[in-house]
Amino acid sequence: MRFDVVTLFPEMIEVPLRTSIIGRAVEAGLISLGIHELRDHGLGRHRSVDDYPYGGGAGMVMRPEPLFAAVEPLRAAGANVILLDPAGERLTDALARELSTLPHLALVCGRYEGIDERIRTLVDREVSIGDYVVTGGELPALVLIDAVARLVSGVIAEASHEGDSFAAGLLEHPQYTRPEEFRGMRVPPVLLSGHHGEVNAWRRREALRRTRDRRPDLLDAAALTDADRAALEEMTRDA
Ligand code: 4HQ
Repeated sequence: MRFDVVTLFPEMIEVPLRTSIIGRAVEAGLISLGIHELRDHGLGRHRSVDDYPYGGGAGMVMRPEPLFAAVEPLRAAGANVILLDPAGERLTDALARELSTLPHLALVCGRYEGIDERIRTLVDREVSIGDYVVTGGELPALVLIDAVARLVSGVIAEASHEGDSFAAGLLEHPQYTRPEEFRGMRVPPVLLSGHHGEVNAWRRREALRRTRDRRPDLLDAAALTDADRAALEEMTRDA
């Protein structure tokens, strides 16, 4: 899979993507990356990429010409073009999985207070990482790339994302490693029992409990079995 990123701050993109799991996937050729500095397409002697808003008001607006110049060749090369923007559709596990089936994404990172509205005609879709405001599209682009790239075959063990909390529609169950006791806190005995059936039943129950306690909205959409409903019923009676 290929990712191209159009940005005013290429170093914000470079360093995270050559680090850790994604860095290794790039080295291994599972993922390829292109980083495109928008300033290269800036206008005039100052290579300007922004200007004052028509109609007045605070803040600057990104001009369309540099963005069109940077993105059109990527579109011509077959990329699906995505603008990171708070007005976009929300990035979810389902959207990450859908995007991971595409061969080529180009991510457009904005800066300043906004973009010229005509830039939206240049993109296939707009994606938001959540209802808060960050100073530029670079961190959202990195979040999207990380969430999508880890689903590309070979980047991580397949089993690691089949069980992802959101894939199952539930939050993850609690996990423990050594030591068996830490500052008086013990690992639940069932996990030490070696009974795989009981371990799996406990994990499912604790995933249900955590989801009910922290994200009941997810529970409504999750595919629950009769056994799940019975377990939830029992928990509600007990505590
Ligand atoms: N932005 N999800 C880029 C965001 C954002 C988000 C605000 C987009 C600033 C320049 N992007 N502009 N949330 O907060 O994607």
